[in-house]
Amino acid sequence: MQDVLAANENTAEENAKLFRDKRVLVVNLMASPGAGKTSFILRTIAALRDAYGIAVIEGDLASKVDAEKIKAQGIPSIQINTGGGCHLEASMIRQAVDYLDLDEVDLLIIENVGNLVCPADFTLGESARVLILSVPEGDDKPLKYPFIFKGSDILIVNKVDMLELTDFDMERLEDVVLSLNPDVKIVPLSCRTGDGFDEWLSWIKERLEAVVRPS
Ligand SMILES: Nc1nc2c(ncn2[C@@H]2O[C@H](COP(=O)(O)OP(=O)(O)OP(=O)(O)O)[C@@H](O)[C@H]2O)c(=O)[nH]1
Ligand SMILES: [Mg+2]
Ligand SMILES: [Zn+2]
Repeated sequence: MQDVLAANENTAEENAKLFRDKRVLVVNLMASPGAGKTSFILRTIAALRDAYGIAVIEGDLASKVDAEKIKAQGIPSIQINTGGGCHLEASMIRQAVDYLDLDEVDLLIIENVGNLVCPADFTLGESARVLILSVPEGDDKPLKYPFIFKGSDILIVNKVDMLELTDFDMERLEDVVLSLNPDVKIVPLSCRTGDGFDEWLSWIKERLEAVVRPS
């Protein structure tokens, strides 16, 4: 396992160098199945597509469903099928980027396989690790899956439109997450209503500007 992780780190470092050279900001988007990753990507595309070149890599065990949703918006999208594998690896990203024209891309979003466990161990060469937790999953998930919460740069708490239907306690969640990862930014929002989305957009735009137009 250590050898596998070390080999992955090497390839991830090569990917990161390629992305730096091409001035591409790369988001590794992680979450459980159904937390709202694709919905989040679609809303992000709608908000940023006039200002930035965007491309998406979709990771799933099977099907092209998510890549087709992105392509329907006229955004380049590559589907990786892991054939049962429960996470993406750096070598898969290395192969997928051959199908993209990175000179036209400012923001590359990678939708990882729905899983809160091993995506935490396999870096891909990303600039930012974005984790989504959705309200119906419950506020105790950071206690059970601490590693992925520790390793993320920003936590999106999606589906806040469902708060009244659940016993999800936002303060309890924030306390646990910040005790695991004091530097993480927490952004509650709804991909359905758009509430809270502007805070995510300013976070990502600040990082995009630093890559696309460095001072
Ligand atoms: N109420 C509500 N539903 C949402 C929200 N965001 C996403 N959904 C719904 O949640 C379901 C799953 O959303 P997806 O965007 O497909 O989630 P995903 O994480 O990409 O799912 P997988 O790729 O299958 O792991 C869909 O029915 C969405 O419409 C939200 O903010 N509020
Ligand atoms: Mg999806
Ligand atoms: Zn896995």
